[in-house]
Amino acid sequence: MLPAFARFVCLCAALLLALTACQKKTEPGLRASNAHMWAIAPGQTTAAVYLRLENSAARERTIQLVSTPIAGRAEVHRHIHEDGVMKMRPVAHARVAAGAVLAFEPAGYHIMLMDVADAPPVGGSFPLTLEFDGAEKLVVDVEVRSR
Ligand SMILES: [Cu+2]
Repeated sequence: MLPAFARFVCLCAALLLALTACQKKTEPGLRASNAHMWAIAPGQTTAAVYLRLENSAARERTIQLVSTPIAGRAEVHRHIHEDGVMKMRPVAHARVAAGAVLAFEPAGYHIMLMDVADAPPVGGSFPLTLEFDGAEKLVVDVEVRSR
């Protein structure tokens, strides 16, 4: 028979293991897929990136910053209809609800690249970094596609 103290230590270790196992299951999961940009014409300095962002975590996540080495500036934009006209507006903190998908697609959200220089040719790709609340970063490989 183990002394009471040793039993207590064992119990704590078992609890800790169980907690760790639980945490692994609900680990914040952010995943991007189908990230792409349409090839731009020579001299064109703006482009839109589309992708599917999946949040399998149990809490809402917000995008704080977007950056890529091929553009001077990157912002989350959203298309809106205003007075019968399609306009786009920057979205400071795009939210992805817990267990939800945020689709960046034409006529909805997109990631706007400005001051684009040295965009890779069709078939090439470039990294895009999404920075979330809590400073967590997700680096997405964006494929350049022909229209
Ligand atoms: Cu835009």
